[in-house]
Amino acid sequence: MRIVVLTGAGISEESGVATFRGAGGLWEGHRVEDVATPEAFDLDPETVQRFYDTRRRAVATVSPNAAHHALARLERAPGIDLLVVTQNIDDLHERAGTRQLVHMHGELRRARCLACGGQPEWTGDLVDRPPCPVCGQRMLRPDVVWFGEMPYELDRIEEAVEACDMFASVGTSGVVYPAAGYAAMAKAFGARTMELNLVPTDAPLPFDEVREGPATVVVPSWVD
Ligand code: BJW
Repeated sequence: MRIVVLTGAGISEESGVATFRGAGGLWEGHRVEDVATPEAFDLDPETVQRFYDTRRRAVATVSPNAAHHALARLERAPGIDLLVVTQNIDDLHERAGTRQLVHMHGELRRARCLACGGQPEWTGDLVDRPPCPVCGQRMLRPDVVWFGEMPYELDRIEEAVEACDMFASVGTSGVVYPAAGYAAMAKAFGARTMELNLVPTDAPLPFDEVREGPATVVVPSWVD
């Protein structure tokens, strides 16, 4: 059985990583446009670098939870061909053991060089303008996808979504495209579609089934 699981910030919430929207959200104190666009970075790179440096440090102190582990188990189950497509820039899926994984909005643990295009692994801060290990220029930014930029590996994702037998959306508000369109795409191609979310998204729903609850409860109970 071919399965695609799309994950969002909600899957990492119980690990202690803030979600973006809603009460207590990561962006409650920041306007999205202040930190998550290339224009904001051009205007005030230091604020944006600090924002991501803070998140990179925070993610290093947290661990994958039962939902990440359940998806890693699902990948290893006989007869299952699973692709996890995450919008998250943390590395909790891979730390739980998931191997078939796409980070469509990039990764905190990589930087991207605006001079040479290199994408070096990165664990430290970027605010102090360290040199790129590939070309030596001080032009590194976080390797994440901001509004107006093209998400990663879209061809691979769309191929998997169109071919899957089941599509599950876990812990995402479904407001950011193109990810927000994948459930409807999967359904149009004949897949069974599910949403697993603490607070299910509003109608009209492209989902055949909705399981409401925290990811650490609903994901293991779906997988096992
Ligand atoms: C729990 C839980 C628990 C909580 N258990 N659940 C008009 C129409 C269509 C598109 C556009 C449009 N105008 C502009 C666009 C394009 C734009 C877009 O979508 N804008 C919308 C806002 C309208 N998109 C883009 O620009 C994208 N690029 C693009 O479109 O390129 C062109 C293109 C053309 C053709 C084809 C394909 C592409 C790029 C989008 C980049 C998004 N980047 C960010 C930042 C990444 C770096 C970073 O992390 O800082 O990605 S924005 C932010 O939102 C981040 C997230 O990945 C993304 C989604 O958020 P997510 O994960 O859903 O989090 P929340 O907080 O919103 O929701 C949390 C959910 O968890 C909630 O549902 C809770 O209930 C739940 N939850 N606790 C289970 N314990």
